[in-house]
Amino acid sequence: MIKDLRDYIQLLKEQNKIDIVDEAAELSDISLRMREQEKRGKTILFRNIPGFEGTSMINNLFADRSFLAAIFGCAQETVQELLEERYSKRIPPVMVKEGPVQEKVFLGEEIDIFGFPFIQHAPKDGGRYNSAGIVIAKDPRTGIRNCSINRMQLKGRNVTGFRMSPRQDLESYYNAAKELGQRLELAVSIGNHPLDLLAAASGPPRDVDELELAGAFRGEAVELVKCKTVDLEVPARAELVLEGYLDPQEPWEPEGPFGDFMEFYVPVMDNPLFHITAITCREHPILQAIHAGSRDDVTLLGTPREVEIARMLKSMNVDVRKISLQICNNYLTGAVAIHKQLEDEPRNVMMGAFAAFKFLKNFVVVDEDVDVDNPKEILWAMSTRLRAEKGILVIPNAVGFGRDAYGIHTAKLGIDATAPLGHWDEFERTGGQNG
Ligand SMILES: Cc1cc2nc3c(=O)[nH]c(=O)nc-3n(C[C@H](O)[C@H](O)[C@H](O)COP(=O)(O)O)c2cc1C
Ligand SMILES: [Mn+2]
Repeated sequence: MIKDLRDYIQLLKEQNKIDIVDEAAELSDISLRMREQEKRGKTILFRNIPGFEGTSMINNLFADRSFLAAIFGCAQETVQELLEERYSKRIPPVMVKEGPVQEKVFLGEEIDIFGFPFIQHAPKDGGRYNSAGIVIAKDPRTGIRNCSINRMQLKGRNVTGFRMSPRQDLESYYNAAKELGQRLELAVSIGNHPLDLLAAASGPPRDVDELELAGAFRGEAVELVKCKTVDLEVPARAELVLEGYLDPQEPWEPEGPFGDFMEFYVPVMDNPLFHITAITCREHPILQAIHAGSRDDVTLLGTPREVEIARMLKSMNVDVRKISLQICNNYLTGAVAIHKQLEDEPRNVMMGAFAAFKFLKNFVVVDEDVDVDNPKEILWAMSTRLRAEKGILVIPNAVGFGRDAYGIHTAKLGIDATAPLGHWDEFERTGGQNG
């Protein structure tokens, strides 16, 4: 198993899944080149960014599902099942005395986040952003660790904007710190093992440390080192760490706009400030950027939620064949293929999926002969097997995606596009155009 981002790059090289750019690439050109690379379905590493000598920038770590298969050395079709199996086998991280992520340490006046090649991602963004950091924090009441990914807008040498949404665990830590009159310390790890990113994007119960989940996905404990200026630990083999804090007593400040995963711009919003107390990094660190709404982004967002929904449905004795939350480059719409055992089972399936992942908005249930990764196949199943007056479920007034000025995300739509039970012979496919 790979141990860090550098091992992953080596693996991608061996499998011809990465392009390495050694010619000079201006910081302002990188976003557009990343977009082109996304169409090619390969990772890209920029090693020569004028003004940022010695630091590289990598993008498109998960160009598609096959990149996860490469990490596990398994067939693409078995990744979902493998992750499901590993999900429950959590492995706590272990402490080590030292790690490459602290080869260099910047404190006080030496701190300058602008000195690292964080990019502007979309033309109308409010500025340069860190988009791929794992934010590590501890619950001020219980000490339980949390990991998430949060965008951070560069605002000063040692200060960034910090987008924290009201539906994520981290916000409950922030509110607890506020009540206790404390700061909330954070460590932001950049240039991570790809499976640590997957763990940070997962949604386990609030009292689960996502680094234990990272251990489960890796099949071995994540090694941690103690931070220099905050009472937290970070992956020893990450590339760069920003140590610092949010101050809940401090007023929020405008952050944005930012081209977000729904592929439109989030307007300027008030958000907390992140104050940086130390930057530590490897010699010649490799930073990472993620384009919101890219395949890279949806693989990261969708894969853990597919696994969590599969676990829920299997606990209900549903015969799940495959789930996809990656049909349209965001994880708000999905589909599941099942082997239906009871005529009305698809309704329970929808309710289970909506319960397992609260942002899920539209969910289609199809039979096992339908490819849930292919939107045309899903429309085919709706055309041939959906009876709308029976097969549509609308659940109003439920919790959905949070940034929702017009109430677009508060209703759930379930669609049953399965054939009537017991009449399979009449619905068997001919292997024609779609089959
Ligand atoms: C690339 C990327 C960027 C993200 N940016 C944000 C963000 O800025 N704010 C946010 O609340 N969630 C963001 N998320 C989603 C959270 O990281 C995700 O919901 C996570 O599971 C929340 O963890 P928590 O509930 O344990 O705090 C992002 C996810 C990805 C993959
Ligand atoms: Mn969490």
